[in-house]
Amino acid sequence: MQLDDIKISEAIIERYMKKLIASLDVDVAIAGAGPSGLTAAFYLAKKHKKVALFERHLSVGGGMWGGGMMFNEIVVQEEGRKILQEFDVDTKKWQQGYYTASSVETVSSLTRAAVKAGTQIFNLISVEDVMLQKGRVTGLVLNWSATQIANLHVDPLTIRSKYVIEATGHPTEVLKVIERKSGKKLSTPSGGIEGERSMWADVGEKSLIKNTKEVFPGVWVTGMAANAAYGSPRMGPIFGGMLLSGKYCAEQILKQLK
Ligand code: 48F
Repeated sequence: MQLDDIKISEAIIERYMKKLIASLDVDVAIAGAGPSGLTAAFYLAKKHKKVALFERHLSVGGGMWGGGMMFNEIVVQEEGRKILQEFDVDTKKWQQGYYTASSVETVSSLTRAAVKAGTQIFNLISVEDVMLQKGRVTGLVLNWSATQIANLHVDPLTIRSKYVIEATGHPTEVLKVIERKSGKKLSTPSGGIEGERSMWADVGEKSLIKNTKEVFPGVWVTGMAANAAYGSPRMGPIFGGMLLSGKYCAEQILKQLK
């Protein structure tokens, strides 16, 4: 068979548009495909929820690829290891309570599981705003990351979702826009983003579940964004908390969707 260049273009355009149109109205829209966003996506999609995940960069995985300071190994504690085992990631005991895994294997396994469970992942798309109606966030406002990088004046498109997950990590981009534009308070002590504190792995990891909350009507926060929202420490290259927070976030949303 002779390959037709135009058919290759047509196949890509048609398939992509189908995916995008199917994601215009979803149960859960996730901003950020780091470890917490990918984990939340997997547990939601596994329960047959319609999930769309938007990632600014070309690659998913957020800050996980680089392990610690580009040494591509991650550390997890016992609870985190149990989740990695669910994703069939090989872990090695280093010392009592400390396990290591390849960051590359971990990102690729989380991603594969999320996709196989039914998550639609859209890379190269940035969340630039939210749809906010009657005091509740009802969707995400999206644009090509390239338009932001080139600083082009191009209007975005909007998708509807029953819940939004803020999983943009340290910068808490979704919460920043809500804080700036909604005129309403977040469910944090000050009503605004408290800001992350300096490194303290033990407290940072232990704070994550209590900080994984519905931070604004319709918006759950997970991962490093949760610690930044509620003023808890960062934890560096230990990743169990990200996985536990993503899973917990999915479980809470599943209860609310019932
Ligand atoms: O930063 P990131 O990995 O967040 P996380 O899931 O995990 C944090 C850890 O990697 C690490 C840590 C402890 O282990 O402190 O930093 O909380 O992933 C966040 C993803 O969100 C994307 C960003 O490119 C990254 O892949 N992102 C950020 N802002 C936007 C976005 C946006 N406005 N729209 C779309 N994606």
